[in-house]
Amino acid sequence: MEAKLNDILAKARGEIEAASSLDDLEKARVKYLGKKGLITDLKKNISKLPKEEKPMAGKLINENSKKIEEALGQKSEALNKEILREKIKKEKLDVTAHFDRHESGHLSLINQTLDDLETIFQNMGFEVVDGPEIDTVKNVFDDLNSPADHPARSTSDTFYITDDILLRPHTSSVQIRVMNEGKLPIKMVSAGRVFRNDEVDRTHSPMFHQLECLVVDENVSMANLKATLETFIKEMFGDDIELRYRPHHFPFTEPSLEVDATCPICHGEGCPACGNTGWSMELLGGGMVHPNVLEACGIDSEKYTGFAFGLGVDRIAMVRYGLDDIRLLYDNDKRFIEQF
Ligand code: FA5
Repeated sequence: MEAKLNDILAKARGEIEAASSLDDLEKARVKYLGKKGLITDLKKNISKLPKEEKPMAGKLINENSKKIEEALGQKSEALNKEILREKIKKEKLDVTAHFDRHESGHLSLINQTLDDLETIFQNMGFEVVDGPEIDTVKNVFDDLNSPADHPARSTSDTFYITDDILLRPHTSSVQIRVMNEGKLPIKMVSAGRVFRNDEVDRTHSPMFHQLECLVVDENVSMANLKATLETFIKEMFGDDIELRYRPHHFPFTEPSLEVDATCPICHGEGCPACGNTGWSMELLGGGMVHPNVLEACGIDSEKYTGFAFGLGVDRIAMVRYGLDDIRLLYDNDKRFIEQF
């Protein structure tokens, strides 16, 4: 019996060691320890042995059965480790491999300019207010002292949705909305898109951005307007840019002015982009709020005065980034965008 068991154990160990897969290992287990396995057979035959041999035979069979189980366990562990190693090898990431990478973008130059403008005005104590891009004729024209025969109201200048509702052609409509809230004093800015039936050229786009500024309080003067503009221009551009004030007419301000900046390309020297004048395009329009506008919003124009201006954000971006054509801001040309 002992010799037979030794022989079975040696063969079992050899087969287990030679197993190259979990399937092979299972076959070996069935052959030796399965229901009809060699060890199981021996166990079944114990009963046929003489009584005095039975205990020793049982002990030997159990010991060998355990040794085969141990060998199976060790081999199974080794095979599973090998399988895992192979799997990891196959799944290994090549971090140097080239993929079509998603390039990260950045805010458009207009949005960067809008954010910075709002921050500058917030630091100067202005409240930032939102206004709708679609507004009423009353807010856009009537209460801004722009009578029915004003050319800006013409359908060739402005996009109407109904006779009374239109895409706002300027952010000045937000002035009316804020003044109608009835809270004084007012010190606000509001920026956003505006729409005009303008031909596209170097400095004009039919959709562009404005930032509106409105201050209403007692004793507000043109000096406050000038000081605000100059502080803002210095914050935005440093000392590089000079401003030029020109008298102008807006129905909603009196007196009114327009402001130009030195050319961003030649810095005032004179170049083809500015027609050798040294001055580039007009940046903003403004003035002292017309008493009729204050009164239309229920504000006592004897007690309160105000200044307002509306600046072209796209043109501020042009000056800031030295661009000679507004279309660059809208073309979405990666060769241009990547430069910023
Ligand atoms: C106005 O829109 C007035 N609402 C500004 C204002 C506000 C005056 C408050 C008084 C008091 P204007 O039409 O000039 O004004 O436009 C203001 C600025 O918007 C211009 O100076 C210019 O910088 C910019 N702008 C005007 N039209 C275009 C356009 N088509 N494309 C790009 N920028 C434009």
